[in-house]
Amino acid sequence: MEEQNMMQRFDDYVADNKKIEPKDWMPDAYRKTLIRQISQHAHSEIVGMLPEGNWITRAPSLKRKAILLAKVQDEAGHGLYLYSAAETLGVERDELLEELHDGRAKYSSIFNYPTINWADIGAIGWLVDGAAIMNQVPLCKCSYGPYARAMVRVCKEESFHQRQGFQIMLNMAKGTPEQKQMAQDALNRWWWPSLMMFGPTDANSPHSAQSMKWKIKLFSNDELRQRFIDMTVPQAEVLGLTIPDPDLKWNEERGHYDFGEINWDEFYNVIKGNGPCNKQRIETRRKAYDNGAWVREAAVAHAEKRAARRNETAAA
Ligand code: FAQ
Repeated sequence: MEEQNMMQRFDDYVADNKKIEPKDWMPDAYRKTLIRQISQHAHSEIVGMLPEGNWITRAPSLKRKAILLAKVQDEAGHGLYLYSAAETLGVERDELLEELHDGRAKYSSIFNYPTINWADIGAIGWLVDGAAIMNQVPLCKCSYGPYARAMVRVCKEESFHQRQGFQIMLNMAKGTPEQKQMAQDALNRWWWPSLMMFGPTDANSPHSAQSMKWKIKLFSNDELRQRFIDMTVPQAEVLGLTIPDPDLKWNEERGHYDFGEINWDEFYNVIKGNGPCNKQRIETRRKAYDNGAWVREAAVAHAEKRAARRNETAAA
């Protein structure tokens, strides 16, 4: 009975658009869903550094190198806020990383595709950060306080990322015919995987109904995907590039673009670990974690030394 009352009060609280904070009572399943989503999100940010990191040493100018370096650092920062938000729910960052490294945890499907030329960096900023913003702006109003607050700064930074990506695409699309062709080729390769970022169709999304009830998700996967398409098509027109979907067409009656069938076999194959770069991404992450062990050990030793010194001073 007591549990039922707590549950009812929790549901009313969420329905009232109030924020749940770490020390508040929450249903176990709410906590678990948040840990799952926030940690997958954190993993996506740090794995997402890898495809772009590939181009830091090969950026076409010093200015572009500095911008890309700053962007990739921002993604690391997003990972840190998100791991911290997950830790407020009673998990340890090390546990979460272990799950990532041994393949138990998911991260966004999009980061399992290769970045084979500079235009891919433009396409990632324009499309991938564009999709990330579409999905994450509503999260600034989600029901869990630490997650919602972390999203505010993340979204501001993502919007800078999106603009720098669009700028790269614009420069290339207005450049030589070869550069325009590179931009078109990048759009051809990143378009469909970007649509997959929003997750399975609503009918095939096992978590959506409950997450929407709890206001962890405020819009459904299909709603956000449609908004992204509606926003991006006019941008492609400005670039003078063609979206690789022969079924893409404005539907006056719906007030939205109709679009072609997404290859869901490809999506499920990628999230099962069989995308073009899954193995390489995890291997690189594991290596980075192992190589960073001495930094973590040194930080702990330093903290212990400072604490001991503080205790000595307090005792004197
Ligand atoms: N990839 O029932 P649903 C970024 C999984 S950050 C992989 O619909 P849910 C920044 C899902 O986890 C990008 N797995 O699940 C950046 C679940 O698996 P599970 C990441 C996916 O959670 C830019 C199963 O399928 N953003 O890009 C994907 O209600 C540039 C069933 O799906 C976030 O994480 C996918 N695309 O909705 C960084 C935002 N989609 O756990 C660097 C927060 C679904 O049962 C460079 N997350 N799955 O084994 C969300 O909004 C949600 O978690 C969704 C999925 C919408 C991603």
